[in-house]
Amino acid sequence: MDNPGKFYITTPIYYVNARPHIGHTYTTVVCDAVARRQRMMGLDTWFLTGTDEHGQKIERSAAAAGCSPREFVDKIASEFRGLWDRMRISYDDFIRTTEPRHVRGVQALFIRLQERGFIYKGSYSGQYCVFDELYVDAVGPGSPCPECGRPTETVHEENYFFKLSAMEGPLLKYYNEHPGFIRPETRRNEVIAFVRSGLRDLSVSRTSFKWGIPVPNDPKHVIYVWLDALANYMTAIGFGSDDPKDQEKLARYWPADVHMIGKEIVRFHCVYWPAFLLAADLPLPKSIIAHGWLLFEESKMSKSRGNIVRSETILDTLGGDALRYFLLREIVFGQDGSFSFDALVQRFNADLANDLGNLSSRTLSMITRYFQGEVPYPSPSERTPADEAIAKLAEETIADFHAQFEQFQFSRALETAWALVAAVNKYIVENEPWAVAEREDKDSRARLATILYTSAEALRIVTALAHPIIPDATARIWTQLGLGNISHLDLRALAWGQLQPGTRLGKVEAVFPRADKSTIERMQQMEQQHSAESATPAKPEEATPAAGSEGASAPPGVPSSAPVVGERVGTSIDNKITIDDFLKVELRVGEIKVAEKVKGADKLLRMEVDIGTEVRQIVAGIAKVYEPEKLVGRKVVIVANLQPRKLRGLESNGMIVAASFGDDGQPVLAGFLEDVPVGAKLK
Ligand code: ME8
Repeated sequence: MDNPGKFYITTPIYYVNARPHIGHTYTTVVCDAVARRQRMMGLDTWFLTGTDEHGQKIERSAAAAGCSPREFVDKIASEFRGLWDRMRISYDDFIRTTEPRHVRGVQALFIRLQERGFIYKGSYSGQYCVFDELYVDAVGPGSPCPECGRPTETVHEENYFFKLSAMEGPLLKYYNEHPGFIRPETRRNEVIAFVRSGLRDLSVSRTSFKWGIPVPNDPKHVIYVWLDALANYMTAIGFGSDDPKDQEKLARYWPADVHMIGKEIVRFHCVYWPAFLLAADLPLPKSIIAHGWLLFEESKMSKSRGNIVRSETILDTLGGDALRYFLLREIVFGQDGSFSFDALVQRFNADLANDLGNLSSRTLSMITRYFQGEVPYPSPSERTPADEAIAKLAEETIADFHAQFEQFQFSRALETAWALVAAVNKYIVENEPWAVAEREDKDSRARLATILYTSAEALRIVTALAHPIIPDATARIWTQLGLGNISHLDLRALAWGQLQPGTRLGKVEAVFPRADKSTIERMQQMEQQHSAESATPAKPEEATPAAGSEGASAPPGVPSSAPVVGERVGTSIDNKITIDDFLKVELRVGEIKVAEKVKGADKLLRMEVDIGTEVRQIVAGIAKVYEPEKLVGRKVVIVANLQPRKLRGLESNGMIVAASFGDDGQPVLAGFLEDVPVGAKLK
């Protein structure tokens, strides 16, 4: 039976084929804020995160990096863990799918499903997307994956199958009876429509690679990565172990209260995972909450798109609280939201350095100056409607903040809390405590005490509410308020008037550093420098994930990038070009609309290419390798600012980028693994 006093929350376990970026940080910070608050609300909280380390994608990334899968996963997993430790993420456990406790648990789940008749042996022949680790309905080798557009691979395998088709009815019934199971509503509707459209049995083993968990009693097969990965939520708390301590833990925390995920992995969590659990007769998690994507430069931030921002850059400049506050305040939870360094610094300056920072420093320094660092006694006789209004607003803020946070409306909750900050700052300006302090009569002294008590009490309340989101700064303000260790605070009891007059303040210091334009430039330079360094090919012994990135794990023959052929763009003495030189070349995504052979020239094709702003005629020597009809609709990379030239009397207005290899310079067109809009710039 579920234990109502507990709260178990999980992040996805992140793939170790790429280093962490602020997209991963987003989910982790959301879960951390929720977990911290639940602890402060007195719940027995368990917060799990970890890494997903098996599968062909990772096997290939390791091979590309020239090291063993084990070495590879150890390195990247430790980077994830190191980052969370540096950010003081309050996870209770970090699961790695290569750990024995997980392997044992996954095998136990597999056996349980087999014993209950939900797994059978069959054979599969069809297309597989290595990137998504997904069998797809696509025809023929190389045809694109309907999920991500990358070319699929043909597999013919004897496999174990899970009877997903049998779970259609039970799943629909479950969704119907548990309306809060999938959130938000839009995702729930998508999932229901997907299941209603019919489910086919799911292949849950592979024989074509080795880097995975062997099927019990049939080690030629490894268990499908998603069955392996999803099980982490239970294996981490003891599923599959005979140890009574593990069994107790499992009973204490399972079912999970929240699986927090990004919206791209909804199907795995909301269809496959509950189907496995229903089939195994195990309790289902209480809710799966899918958030939107963090966008950077207008598309989803991801390693394969090459548009990532690392958390470390922000930690090194503005600190962890700045990043946490930005992510929760700026992004409307559930929707996609954009990251930019400008917006980060603007938010930081406005809300943290100015609003909260000012409230804290002026309130605490005036108490230090006028009351020798002791919280003054508010005088009942000197209470005005302005003081009452702040007290009332603070009480309302507590109630609204809780309600909004519980609905995962983090940005609204913070907006609510910061409305109190703004009101108190205005109250201070209007009540001019510095002017009241000039007057030496008794009433003025009592009035000054009331103003500063009111300000300090409101500061205490905002600090308590904001603690799960900006733990460092709030812990420091708490100490400056003379209240000791903030993590001992019981948030359920938070109410106006609990600040004890006479409390001795701690040492008053500024909590947030100031940021300006140079901070933005510094962060941008740090990111540029880092991407330049990780673009340098790694030696096997110093394998970097750049070498093992999603791009590098593309199937053979699929170009993820290619050099511009034949164009020299200015060199320096050491034969290197500057970034400015490079930026002179205008590279754009184009889509081939028309392609035909050029009469009398067996190497040339004439094409009409849409580059977003116009359709260009381009003539290229690729006819030996590419059939014109197969090129129509293909996205290519165009050098858009090349001077026009004539080839066989036809004007060529730009150049198509291709790799060129072999003695005869065989061309291979550069392309993209993801869908990109026509006209997008490359840089
Ligand atoms: O999918 N915006 O791992 P993964 C918001 N191993 N969130 C983002 C993001 C972005 N731009 N980029 C990443 C996997 N995330 C599987 C999960 S779970 C049993 C297995 C976050 O490394 C978001 O939570 O690709 C997303 O769902 C997750 O990272 C994907 O991480």
